[in-house]
Amino acid sequence: MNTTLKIAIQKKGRLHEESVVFLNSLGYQFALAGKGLTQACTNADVSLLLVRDDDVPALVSSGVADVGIVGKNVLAEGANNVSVIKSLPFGVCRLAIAVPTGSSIACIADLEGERIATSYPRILRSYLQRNRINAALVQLCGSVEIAPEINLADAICDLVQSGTTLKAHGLVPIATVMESQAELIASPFVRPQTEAFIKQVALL
Ligand code: PRT
Ligand code: ZN
Repeated sequence: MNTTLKIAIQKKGRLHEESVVFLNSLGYQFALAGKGLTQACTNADVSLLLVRDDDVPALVSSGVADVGIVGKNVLAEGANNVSVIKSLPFGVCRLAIAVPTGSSIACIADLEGERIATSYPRILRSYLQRNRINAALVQLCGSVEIAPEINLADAICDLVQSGTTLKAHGLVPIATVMESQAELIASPFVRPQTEAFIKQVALL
């Protein structure tokens, strides 16, 4: 039986460093040298899977990884069968709807019949349904903030942290769709090493 606990975290990006620091705080040390997609822990039977954040939920859901760290926003956008062990105090941001300064859209009711650009169609669709708004979603993989400028959309729905990016594109937030932060998730295929890890985290 394979006893190694496999932990999926972001390879590089906003969650990488703090994910490693969190695991260090549990006592796990990693050399993190080279470009490998897996990294053995130097002082425990643990292996890191270093992947795109978008792939963390599927890896954990399928049991390829026992646990993982991913933004609540990414988790909510997918349809994965994982359990959240703990919300972590980093990667804090919010998914917000924003419009160009001076737009006639001032509140969510004004979004009726308008075009909204986003990389989070599932979360946004559900939010609009709850608020009984019919709007056209324009799906983009990135650079969502540019959509109003190029007349691709009337509003955007994107992650906001400091608000600097919105400001730089002449956009103002009008509604918060969801609050987000990093979450520690576990696979439905719970192995003894997963159970031990979950117990360790519960003692924090
Ligand atoms: O390569 P990979 O696919 O792994 O990474 P990625 O580029 O998809 O994700 P990354 O590293 O940008 O973000 C990873 C996670 O960090 C996100 O899924 C969120 O959970 C969290 N997070 C926290 C953020 C932000 N804050 C954030 N500010 N993710 C993105 N942003 C972007 C936002 O999209 C916008 O472009 O930063 C800009 C806004 O920032 P402010 O400070 O100007 O408001
Ligand atoms: Zn990503």
